[in-house]
Amino acid sequence: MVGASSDLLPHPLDPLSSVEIQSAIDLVKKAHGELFFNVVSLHEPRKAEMTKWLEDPSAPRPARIADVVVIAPGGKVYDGLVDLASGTITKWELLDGLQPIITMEELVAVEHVCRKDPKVIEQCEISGIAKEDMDKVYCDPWTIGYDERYGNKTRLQQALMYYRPNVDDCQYQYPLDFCPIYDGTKQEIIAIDIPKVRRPLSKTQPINYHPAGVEKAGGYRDNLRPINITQPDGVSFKVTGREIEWQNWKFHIGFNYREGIILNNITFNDKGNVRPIFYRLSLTEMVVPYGNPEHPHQRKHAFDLGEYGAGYMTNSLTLGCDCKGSIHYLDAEFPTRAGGTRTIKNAICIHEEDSGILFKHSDFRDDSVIVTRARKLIIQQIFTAANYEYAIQWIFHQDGTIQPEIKLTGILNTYAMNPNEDTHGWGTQVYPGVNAHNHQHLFCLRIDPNVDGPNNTVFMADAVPSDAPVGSPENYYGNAFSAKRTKFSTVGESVTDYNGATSRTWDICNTNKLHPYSGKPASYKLVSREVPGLLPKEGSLVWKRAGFARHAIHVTKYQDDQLWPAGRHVPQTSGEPSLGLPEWMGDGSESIDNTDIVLYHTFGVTHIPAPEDFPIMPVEPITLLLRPRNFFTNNPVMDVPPSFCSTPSQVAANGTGVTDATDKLSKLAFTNGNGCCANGTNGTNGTS
Ligand code: ABN
Ligand code: CU
Repeated sequence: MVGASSDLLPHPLDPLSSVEIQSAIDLVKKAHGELFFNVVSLHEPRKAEMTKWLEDPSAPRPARIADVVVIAPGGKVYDGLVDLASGTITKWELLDGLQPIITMEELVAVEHVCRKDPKVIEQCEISGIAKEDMDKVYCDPWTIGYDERYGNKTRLQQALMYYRPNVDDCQYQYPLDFCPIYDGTKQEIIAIDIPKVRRPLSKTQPINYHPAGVEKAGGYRDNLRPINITQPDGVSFKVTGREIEWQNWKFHIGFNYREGIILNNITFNDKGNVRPIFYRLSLTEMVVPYGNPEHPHQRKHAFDLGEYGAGYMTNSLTLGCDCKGSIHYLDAEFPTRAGGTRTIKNAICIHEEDSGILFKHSDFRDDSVIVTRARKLIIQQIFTAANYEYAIQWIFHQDGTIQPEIKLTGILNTYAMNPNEDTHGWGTQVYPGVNAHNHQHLFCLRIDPNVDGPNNTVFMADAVPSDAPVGSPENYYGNAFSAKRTKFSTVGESVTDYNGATSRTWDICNTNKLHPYSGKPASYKLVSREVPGLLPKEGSLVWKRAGFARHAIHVTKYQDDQLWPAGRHVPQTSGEPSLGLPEWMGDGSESIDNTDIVLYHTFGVTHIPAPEDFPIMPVEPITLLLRPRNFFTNNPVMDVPPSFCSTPSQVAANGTGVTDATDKLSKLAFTNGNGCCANGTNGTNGTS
């Protein structure tokens, strides 16, 4: 049961409104004076309290608490909690050697300082840029990651430098070879990393993806006719506050500065029985390690969520291009560094799409047929992590499947190269003078399951041939194979990797609930097939900092506040000790059998760049599935009306009584059937 959502009060999992953010800021300012506000975000209700309220709306409503991180003048960092109802600061803690997330405002500041810094100007001149042209010098100001020369007491950024001769040119075509280091507290450049081999500014012709560049290169193709999505009777989902209902699904859509979209209390109405499936789903961390070992590129491994925030970097989406059709948007609200608030309009888009065929069968004996079409519900955000774009889609299907999908696009991170320079295989020359280093995009999905209740168990499933040899009585013909299930009883046992050879999947089960037919536990199966191992070696900086990326699966026992597997504050962690997941796993002996658990899944791609990725990358999708198995009694979508159905008896009766709900907008592509119209055009006006 989902708790009552009052019109006046926010749902306990709703993100803080701008009014709530401002009131937390005002309380903190009153108590502690002028500060830089780094985070003011919902401190999520304790699960036990939240569950009680969800089960019984007359139970105490979880309090609205703001999680606050500030930086005091001089660079001291404080973690705080503010109880919004009572207006009290319930926690205020000085942190030592921890740097909180880098905000957009901190990012933007670095470029201005670089342009004025005499040491940077000198390096630009060495690269071949006149000092009058410093307004054409740009930087992507990454957090420094970790650099043993500086540690983590000072807040540092590394400026990846570029030259852009014309404001409309591609930002990443003219990389510069040196890397200034910026001290955020002093707001100055404290050092510059200069490579032994210098790489002067490349003089190649600009290549650009903007209209002027495309026109210059021959212009746009003119053979595309419009494709429009129409929903003449409106959408089939209902939104109340931030709770959505669609095709038996019901869930709450949250959003924070860091993970972006968070889905909570996901239930499925199974013929009147509202069954819980997941308590919380989110993309919770990612790391993008780069593979060039030459100093200082070892520092290039971005934790885009923990260091910059998928929420803070999220795009304001545009109707008709980021999302097509009938769209419902949700905004996002954040603090500003100075203690105000800002709104990102249309941060989340929600819409339905046709999803091809849901099921079909035709009988070869008699031409009877049933075809039922599927649709899907998409909850989407897109964030820009400097050069890259990540479109995060949470796709819900009618058959109980949830499909997280990430679309990678944007621009490669690039570095300067000399003509005929050997890349040593660590990168690819994607355009003359442009070296795009090898890298991985490793995402961590946090799954807090609730499959028919909070007590769940994870099994690994491998399809394996029988051990019995050919000719043996058990496997005389040698064809026997089955699914081998390995139960994870302890945290240590759960640490596993992908195996494509055995079609490995992981089942999140409720072992207390066996299926009446199969005798197997009700479960949700994680099907994920793009699961590269972490390529930086054991003991490397990335390996130490990104404990979650060492293996595909880690399962822990649930604990409040264990949300972010590379640690709560990620910039400048040394990895000694490894924060987050490795700490939570302890010695691995904790039981995860039939209890409240959380599964962390790391998946992604290894990207060896190619010229086709430049100057802007066509989308590369990565997808995975959470599928009901032994969960429903049988196919749960047989009640979706078919588009067309003729049974054998209807065929025999010359088609009387067939169901024909085919849409009357679909039509033949070509009037004369041969791919070309009488008038030589491609038949868009033809009717059948
Ligand atoms: N991809 C690293 C990054 C993200 C945002 C801003 C700067 C750098
Ligand atoms: Cu990539």
